[in-house]
Amino acid sequence: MIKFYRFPLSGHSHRVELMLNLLGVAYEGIDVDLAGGEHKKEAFLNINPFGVIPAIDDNGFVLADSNAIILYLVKKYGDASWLPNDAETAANIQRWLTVSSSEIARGPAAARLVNVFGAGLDHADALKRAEAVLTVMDAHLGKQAFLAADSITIADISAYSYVAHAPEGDVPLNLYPNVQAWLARIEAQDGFVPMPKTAVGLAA
Ligand SMILES: N[C@@H](CCC(=O)N[C@@H](CS)C(=O)NCC(=O)O)C(=O)O
Repeated sequence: MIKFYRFPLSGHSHRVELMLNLLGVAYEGIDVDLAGGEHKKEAFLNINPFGVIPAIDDNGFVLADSNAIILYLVKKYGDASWLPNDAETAANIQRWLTVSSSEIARGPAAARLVNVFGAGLDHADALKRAEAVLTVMDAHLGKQAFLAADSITIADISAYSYVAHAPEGDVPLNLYPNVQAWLARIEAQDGFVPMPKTAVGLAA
């Protein structure tokens, strides 16, 4: 069975947990004690030398990085609809995986890190970046049901968690109705599992 090293309030972990559940793949969740620094100790560094969660161990195949993990999971356990192979869709998926690791990470995810974990980041800057990326996403999702294609792909799973939890960073989602409709389309998928909400920020 897949061993899944995670932290319950991490959006990077949640995108992996969501993918595992949407695919119906069995796994053993192993909570890593980030507050206690477990991720920087030798046992975990042997799993991911970068010392961050999430990571998986699938029968001896050890892999870190949330986007790499969801790509692996659909290739190994999913059907081709999660990662279509044609040049345009594959490139669009990569484009949105990058948005997830850059604009979304530095925008809504960073704003939430400040509120939920007291991270020493610039909250005002994160709010500005969140507004910029959500404005682009809202316009895009007004024309297309999902980020990279007309049907759901790993790009949507990668972007979902930190956008859905943006209100915890004081980022309002009601200004972005197409983004809200997209979140609801993901939440309606069979097997969807939410990330636990924290009591900080705006009412979602
Ligand atoms: N590129 C990595 C980023 C993962 C990441 O930033 N993990 C955070 C939790 S959300 C972490 O482990 N932080 C602990 C630390 O940086 O010390 C991924 O996509 O998996």
